[in-house]
Amino acid sequence: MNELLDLYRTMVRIRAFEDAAEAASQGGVSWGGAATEGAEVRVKGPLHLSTGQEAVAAGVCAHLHARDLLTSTHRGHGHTLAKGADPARMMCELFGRASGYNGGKGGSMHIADFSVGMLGANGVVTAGLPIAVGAAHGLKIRGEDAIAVSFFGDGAINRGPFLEALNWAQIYRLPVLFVCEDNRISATTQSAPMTAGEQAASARAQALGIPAVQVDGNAALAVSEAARKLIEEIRAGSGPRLLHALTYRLKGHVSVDPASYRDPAEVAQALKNDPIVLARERLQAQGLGEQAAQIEREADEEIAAAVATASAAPLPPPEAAYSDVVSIGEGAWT
Ligand SMILES: Cc1ncc(C[n+]2csc(CCOP(=O)(O)OP(=O)(O)O)c2C)c(N)n1
Repeated sequence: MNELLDLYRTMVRIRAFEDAAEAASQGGVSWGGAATEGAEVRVKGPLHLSTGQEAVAAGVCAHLHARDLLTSTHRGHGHTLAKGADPARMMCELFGRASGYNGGKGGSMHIADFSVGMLGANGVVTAGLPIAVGAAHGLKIRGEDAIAVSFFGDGAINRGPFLEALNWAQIYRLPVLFVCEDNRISATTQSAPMTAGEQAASARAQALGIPAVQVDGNAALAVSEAARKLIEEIRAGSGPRLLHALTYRLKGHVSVDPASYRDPAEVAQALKNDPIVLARERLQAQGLGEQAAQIEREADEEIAAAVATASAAPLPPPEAAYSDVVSIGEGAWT
């Protein structure tokens, strides 16, 4: 099987999911919180989409098994799909249905699927790193033949848990791959003016003795090749590694953000550098255009079926609001 076709399948499935989720949230709650009149709203509230960053998720997860563990970010749909989660259950969660991954009560930023090693998306920036390091430490203590991977954005490297997580992982030589998805922006702010040092994600890892590799995050095969090598080293007992993938987020911070803070020329250039467009051109040049088209049709059908499933699925009963609720420290206050 052609490796690029496999990566293309993952990327196209993610894009189809993000496009469908975005469409289903149109007419949802605006960033200011006001409900917009009009379109049918099936996903309430804004979504963080990973459109344009698919090659990183595909290239890294291509080398993971179900037993390997993964943590993600607020922008987690792509990683979760690439790790093997079920798009229909994910869509049910976005639609707030009882059959969603969190019973319809968690939404986009809380999707987890332990059966495929996906420990969860996470709305708290940088929170996935220490969780992955803890998971990796658990794997090491139990002598399990698996690794942990943590995706995070370039904005995350300016928070303390980044340093704590990398330091702990290096001290104990833990089997963990840190993957910085560097889309050059943190929510709505350019990252460069608030980040000290050049190539900061890699440089900071190297300062702790953790080997780091920088890669074009829009070139699926390049990401895959770099990830394959780093993951092999980690499986062989090397300790942690960091992959610094340079990419671009084609959408705003959230689905209702028009991203008017961005230079239109930059966006136009980024659209030409869309990882799916690049992979498609390459497949075409290899005479694999028909196979690529077939993959696109299958992805569209799969995601359309996920939307249909979610649309038809029942909402949770009102009393479900009282289940899965943990009362922390109740005794301390009474
Ligand atoms: C601890 C914490 N601080 C602030 C926020 C608000 N916030 C949400 S996303 C974001 C920027 C994250 O930037 P980056 O990691 O580069 O990811 P991107 O959104 O650019 O993909 C911020 C500051 C948060 N969710 N958690």
